[in-house]
Amino acid sequence: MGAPAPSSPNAWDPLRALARLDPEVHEALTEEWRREEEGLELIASENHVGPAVLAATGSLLTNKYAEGYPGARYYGGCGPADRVETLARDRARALFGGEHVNVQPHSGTQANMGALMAIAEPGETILSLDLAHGGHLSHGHPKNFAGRTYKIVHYGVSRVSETIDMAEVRRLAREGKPRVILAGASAYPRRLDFGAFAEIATEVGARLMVDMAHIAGLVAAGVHESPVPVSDVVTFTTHKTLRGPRGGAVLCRADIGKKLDSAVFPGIQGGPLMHVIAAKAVAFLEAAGEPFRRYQAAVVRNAAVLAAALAERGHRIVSGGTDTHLFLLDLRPAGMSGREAEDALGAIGITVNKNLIPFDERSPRETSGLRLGTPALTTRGMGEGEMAEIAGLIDGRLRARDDEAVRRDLGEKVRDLCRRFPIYAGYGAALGRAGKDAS
Ligand code: DSN
Repeated sequence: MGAPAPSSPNAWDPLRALARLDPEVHEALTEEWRREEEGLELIASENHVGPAVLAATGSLLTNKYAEGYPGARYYGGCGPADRVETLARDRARALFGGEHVNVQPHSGTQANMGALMAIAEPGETILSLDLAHGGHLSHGHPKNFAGRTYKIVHYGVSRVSETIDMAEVRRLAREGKPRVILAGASAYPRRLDFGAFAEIATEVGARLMVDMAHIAGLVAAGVHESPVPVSDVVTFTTHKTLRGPRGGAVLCRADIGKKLDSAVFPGIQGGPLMHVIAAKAVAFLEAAGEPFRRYQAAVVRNAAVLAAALAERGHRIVSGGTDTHLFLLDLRPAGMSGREAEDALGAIGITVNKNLIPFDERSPRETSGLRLGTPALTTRGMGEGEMAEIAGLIDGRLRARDDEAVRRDLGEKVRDLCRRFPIYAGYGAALGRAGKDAS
């Protein structure tokens, strides 16, 4: 007799069901498992979620339409959906503070779009960090909704310190009288002075919006100052340092809450992803615990150690170091582009992303820099010793990009290191069993 059908009351084996129905997707998933398991993930915006987050994300709440908000839905049968969304909202507020929260945005860009629609009218001025200096597309790139809807003025970093020039922010704010001052970045390694941003916003009568997507985990753990007490609106994603499912959320003052909710739904979204919202609730719960606080402290320590170890080997770190989970490597002294370095490191199982550095003369597709982050490495248990080892691997590869023997040797060393820090051993075994059973 064959194995019971996956949907029988006695057997629940979704991976086997997947392998049987769709061997190609099963194979791609197995490849991704191997890539994460056997490679070093240094993309600063990525992480490896825990099994509870994964279980909620892959749950049957994906079946449910729940347009509206808890207690006011447009569909029947929303009891469990109301329950998870209320849990997510309560936990987000408990974790970060904030008078009102919306956990429905499907992504960080959707969160920013909803937030901006709630606090600014089309045509009004937004003052935000230049993408080329570490900002984000949704903070006003001409091809993004923000750049097309609002008048965008950018501040940047100082050429000398490579840190945000608050005097320039103040000058531009006084000159441009923006409706919104937007603080937050996707490639900025230093602490953001939210108090100073708030002071400037108050002085010029602007609203302060903070996009804390990258540092949400650090903020939750208290290892970076929180923007919530001094901001009108705070947006974030749940999948970066926060280590939850892929998605966004917005916190705001109570008086903005109604406008925000209607901007998100029905303004820009339809049915919320209830399985993802359930996973957000799980992630907020995890983030409230002491192990998570220790994890975030280790993420920041690891980034500082990795940056210092690369600097010791002669590499230039933008702004001289980092206060957060990420830093930028300036490759100009090494005589290569970010694209070349990304490819070279990828070939030994180290995943990074090319990134513009301030005042970069190369294009965004080429770049003169790399962005490196430690959230994922730290999740798998790596510490300061491993950071020194990884600096050696990166340095060795960048110095001998054309040497095939070095590539093979370093690739083997990366795999050896990864084997000492398994992430999803059980998941990999289950994928393997499912594949075998199905073939
Ligand atoms: N794409 C994200 C990052 O890598 O920082 C931001 O949205």
